[in-house]
Amino acid sequence: MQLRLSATNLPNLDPAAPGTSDAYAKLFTQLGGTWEQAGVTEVVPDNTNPQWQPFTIKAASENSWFKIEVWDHDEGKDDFIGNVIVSVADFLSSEGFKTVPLSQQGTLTIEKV
Ligand SMILES: [Ca+2]
Ligand SMILES: [Ca+2]
Repeated sequence: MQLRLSATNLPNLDPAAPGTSDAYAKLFTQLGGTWEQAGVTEVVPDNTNPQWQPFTIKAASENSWFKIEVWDHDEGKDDFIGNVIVSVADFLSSEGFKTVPLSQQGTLTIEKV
């Protein structure tokens, strides 16, 4: 399955720098109670409305869940921007297109392509 992630209205976690957050996302799937990382996007520099390149994951069971974490890439320790958990069944029943609020600020869109 190929997925494309995008986000809007992310917070600026580089307030001291001339730009803004450098966001990337990690996607995990849950299998048997354990979260496994299934994909990671590239970093989109200085953009609080990033659209990432699609990536491929193994077909996810309808009984499982996606967890997406969004991070701001820094030279030292990356800053956590937010996360969200989406039911795979819910995602597939909405025709593989879902926009959800992130835990702190902004929205995340997950799209099957
Ligand atoms: Ca930062
Ligand atoms: Ca930056």
